[in-house]
Amino acid sequence: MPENKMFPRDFKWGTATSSYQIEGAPTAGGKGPSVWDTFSHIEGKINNGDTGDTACDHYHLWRDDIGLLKKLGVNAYRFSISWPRIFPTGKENEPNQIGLDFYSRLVDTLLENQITPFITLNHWDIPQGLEDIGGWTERDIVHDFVKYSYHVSKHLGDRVRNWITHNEPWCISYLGYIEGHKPPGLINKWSKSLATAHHLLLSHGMAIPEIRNNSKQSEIGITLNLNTAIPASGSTYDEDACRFFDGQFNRLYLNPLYNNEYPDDVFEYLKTKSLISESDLNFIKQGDLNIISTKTDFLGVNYYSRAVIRNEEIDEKNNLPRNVDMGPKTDFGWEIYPPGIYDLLMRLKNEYKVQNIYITENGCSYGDGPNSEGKINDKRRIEYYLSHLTELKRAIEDGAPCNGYFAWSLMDNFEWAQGFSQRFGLIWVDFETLERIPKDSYYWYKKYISANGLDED
Ligand code: GCO
Repeated sequence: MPENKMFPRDFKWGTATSSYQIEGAPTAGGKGPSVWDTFSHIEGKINNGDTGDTACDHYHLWRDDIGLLKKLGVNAYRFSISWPRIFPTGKENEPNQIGLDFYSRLVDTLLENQITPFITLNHWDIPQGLEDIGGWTERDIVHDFVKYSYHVSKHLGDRVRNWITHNEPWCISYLGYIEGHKPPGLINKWSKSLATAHHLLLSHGMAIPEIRNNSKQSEIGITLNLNTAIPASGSTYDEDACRFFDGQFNRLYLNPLYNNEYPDDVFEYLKTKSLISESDLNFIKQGDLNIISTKTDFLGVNYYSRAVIRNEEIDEKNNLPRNVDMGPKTDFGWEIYPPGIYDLLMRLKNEYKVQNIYITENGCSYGDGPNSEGKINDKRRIEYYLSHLTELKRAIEDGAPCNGYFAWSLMDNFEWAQGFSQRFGLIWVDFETLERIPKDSYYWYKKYISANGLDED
């Protein structure tokens, strides 16, 4: 078998999920409310009034789900821990043993099945008790996160070797404080948004030594959602807008983590637009950047699509016409652009010298459901995965240091503000009966990973 047509030996093949999206059982075992429990119950926030109260009921059906992972043949599984299962309000001194035990059983059963657990500590569902006192906008939360990381890694660190501190800080900071689609649902609060990003990054850096101490020989990283951005036309308006987009989306996180600096042009742009003042940046204290840029063992990358940026400040008629050919879209309306994963990985390698990358999420939403024979023919999902994996393979051949890939997602789940209307799973979930039915893409992925990505032709 030609070696170069496969993925590297020891490549991690997995799927990913997150606690609020699949677990349900919001009060079981002494769990406190998370910001998502609160937000999803506010009228008008979630499509169709859906909530994660039951979701996939993974809290009770987790053994079946591990069985499905086993049958799929993955050697890794990325899941997140619900912080308020461990610290119901965030402020307790001691962790909730019942919460720790739940994840401990999950970890043991994964390991019995030769599946390596990748744990995300914060996939957004922080204790509401912490949100009530300012959440990520307040520096105090950094210590709460470090305490939480300490206890989880102390309890699971003898068996878990792969740790992700945060998932997609941009979503928390931007969607929570600028667009308002995610908790706490605020709009255009730039100084809070930046403080949130900073405290997330700072807590990441501060948690690293705690986790490392509790979990010897572990790999610790952070997951960012990144993409390649291009201007919709060659107009200077679109080019400037694209530079700002790349700044606030990609560089605001990559530069402090890898270059020990914030991208000044992002702050300057916001000042010029009077969206922040100099004193709004006082949350950055001396020494913080050194902590944020603490060396990590890997970068987790979530890639879904590219961004084609059109300036919104001038009228369409005064701008140059768009000159980018757009690809087809998924049912979510996201453009399918497989070369973006290649471009992104090459940028991370060349510009940021990242040495170890896991694709911690990649996938697509399509609504295909069971046909009259109960089979789910989700051909478009298979095409999406194959085209992205082919580009990923090309990036690896060109030297991108990628060592694993996690399909988003194992099963259909609560897709945040979209509720259950967007289905990303390899497995269909009937949200009435909770029945799980593997889709055609599940069987395709199983075959693909068992051949370690060997091309069929
Ligand atoms: C995110 C999260 C996932 C999503 C997925 C599809 O990127 O928003 O990490 O929880 O469900 O990305 O939107």
